Amino acid sequence: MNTNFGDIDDFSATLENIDDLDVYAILEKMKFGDRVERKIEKMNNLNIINIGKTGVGKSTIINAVFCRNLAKTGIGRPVTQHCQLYSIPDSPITIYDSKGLETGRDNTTILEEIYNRVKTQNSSENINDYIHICWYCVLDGGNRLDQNEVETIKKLRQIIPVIIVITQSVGGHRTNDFINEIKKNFDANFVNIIPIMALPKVEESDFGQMNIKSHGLDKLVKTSYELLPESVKKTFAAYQQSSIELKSKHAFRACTIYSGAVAAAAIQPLPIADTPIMIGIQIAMTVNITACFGLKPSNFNFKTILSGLGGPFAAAVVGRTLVSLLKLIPGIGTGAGIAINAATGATITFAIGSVYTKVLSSVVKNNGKIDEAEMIEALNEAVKNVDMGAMKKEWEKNKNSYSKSEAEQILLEVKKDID
Ligand SMILES: Nc1nc2c(ncn2[C@@H]2O[C@H](COP(=O)(O)OP(=O)(O)OP(=O)(O)O)[C@@H](O)[C@H]2O)c(=O)[nH]1
Ligand SMILES: [Mg+2]
Repeated sequence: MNTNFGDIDDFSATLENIDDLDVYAILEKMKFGDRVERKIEKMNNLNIINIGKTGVGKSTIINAVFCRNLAKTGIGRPVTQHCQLYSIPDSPITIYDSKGLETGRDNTTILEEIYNRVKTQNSSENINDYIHICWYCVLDGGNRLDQNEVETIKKLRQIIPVIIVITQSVGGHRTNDFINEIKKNFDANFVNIIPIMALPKVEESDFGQMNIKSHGLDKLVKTSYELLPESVKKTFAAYQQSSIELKSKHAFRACTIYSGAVAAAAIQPLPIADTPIMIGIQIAMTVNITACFGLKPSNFNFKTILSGLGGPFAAAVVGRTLVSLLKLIPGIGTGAGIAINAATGATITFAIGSVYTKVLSSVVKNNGKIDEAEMIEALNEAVKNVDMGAMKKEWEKNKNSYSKSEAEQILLEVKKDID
């Protein structure tokens, strides 16, 4: 397959026929909501094990990272006597939560049981059993890490990445001393010790109250992301709620690859008109971006997105949105004879993806809730500030950063879907 992106005017659509294009058949064939659902279902499962003594703040951390209130509501299912399991609702994430580790007791048997659980699951043939990372929670200023905990962490590290999370951390020299004390148990390379305060806290002292802001969650999330295997990074980015940047990173990758698929479509001698394929790819792209944000919208679809991008009348003639975006690309000229070549098609697609990503970034800041009218308004606002010249440059800069075979795979799938 020829993957040289030239400036060949191979797209058969012109401004005239794109305007009249009946994209409803494509919208019908590629149902946005169902697709998002399927995309989410296909995301790789991620399993996290959260170990720590009773009351240190394990559940509070999970709730803060995923912005849910699940661990306290008692929906955990026992896996073994000392390990229970929670699912993050509407996501492929499962939390294994330790149970029964107590201060001042000999926890050796329980720790052994938990370690064996990880070992067994990680040698299972079923990839869904695999536990990807351990957050080992220790209360700041509480008791030191017991020797059997140190041994457990050392053994776990042979199998999975481990982060020692210092919970309810007040910071300052006391925390630093505590961390240094813990570090002595490990080799110098072990730096994954992260102090956090998952929720703000008021501490009473003899001299009055001390307000401690929440902190450290972002570092926990970013470090975990770095340590997780490639296969589950996207899942983690989509459902954690501390770093919008991580979600956008995956969404941006989708913008680039799907725009690449449009460019690939434009250089192939296709028996059918290419513009429906471009729109099909754009639908698939927005589906993918939605999944990157862990959103499952029930109240808007691709038509909403195009309406938002093209103004209030775009829903009636969807092609008009593409035309209005097209006209903004410098050097494209005006008039009815303009054909969409590889670079132009990719630029429009890239712009649609980028604007949508930007809007979803603010949606997740607002609890992930948005209705159709608000979505249209947000896109309308975002598209006003789009510099298509800059988009073109950005696409040009990134077009070699993805694998060509991935773009071609997308193209093939979309062709199959709309045929
Ligand atoms: N303000 C504040 N309170 C916290 C924090 N972490 C834990 N707590 C409080 O400490 C108590 C215990 O927290 P949990 O998260 O339930 O602890 P856990 O480790 O899950 O406890 P078990 O499930 O019983 O083993 C609760 O009252 C929490 O509100 C925090 O970061 N900030
Ligand atoms: Mg708990």
